[in-house]
Amino acid sequence: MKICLATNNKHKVDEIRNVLGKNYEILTLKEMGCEEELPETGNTLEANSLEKAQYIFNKYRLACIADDSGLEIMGLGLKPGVDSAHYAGPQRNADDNINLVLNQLKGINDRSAVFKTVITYIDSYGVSKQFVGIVEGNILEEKLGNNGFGYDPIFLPSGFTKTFAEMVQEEKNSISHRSRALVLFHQFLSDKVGM
Ligand code: ITT
Repeated sequence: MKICLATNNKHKVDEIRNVLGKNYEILTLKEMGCEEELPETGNTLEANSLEKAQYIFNKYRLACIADDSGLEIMGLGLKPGVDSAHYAGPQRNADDNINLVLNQLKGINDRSAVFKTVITYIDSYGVSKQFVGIVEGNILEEKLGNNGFGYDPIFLPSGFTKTFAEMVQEEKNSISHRSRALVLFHQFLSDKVGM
């Protein structure tokens, strides 16, 4: 099945391709010649995920999925959440975002957090559906590892001794928020069209 990925984040593209595998012919926005920033005007991951998927579906009329994700830290009142990409400012820099989080967590005992992904699927048969994946963990006091992206170096998933950034992609994908949402999405399509 041919499906368009409504994201400009190449790390997401890699992870999503790796999880969905050969069941899907994945088209990236770059491959489709779409260079635009996607609109994200909502206050929730659900709203932004839907907005990105609708925007690309309306433009190309191809089945598509969008991913909106964020890190929710309990001791920071669930921040950065929907603001994860630009938490420290419009430069959208991962190191700046991590440093801000680590500074804000100084003196706070509860460092528990969840990564959450909302995948929205839209197709030309009128289907519009969302799939949510969550992984629990804790925020470390310093960065560990060089793999992955975003907040991966400070996120230690519960029950593991390595951060997401110390894991190879297959390990991260076996437990991540994104892969959990994608498994639900794949299951839905399998039940629906027998993929
Ligand atoms: P698109 O909107 O084009 O998909 P984006 O990077 O702006 O790309 P989001 O709006 O969903 O994506 O922002 C999510 C941010 O949350 C992302 O930039 C990272 O900082 C963080 N994030 C999301 N998933 C993550 C993951 O698996 N590991 C580490 N950080 C992640």
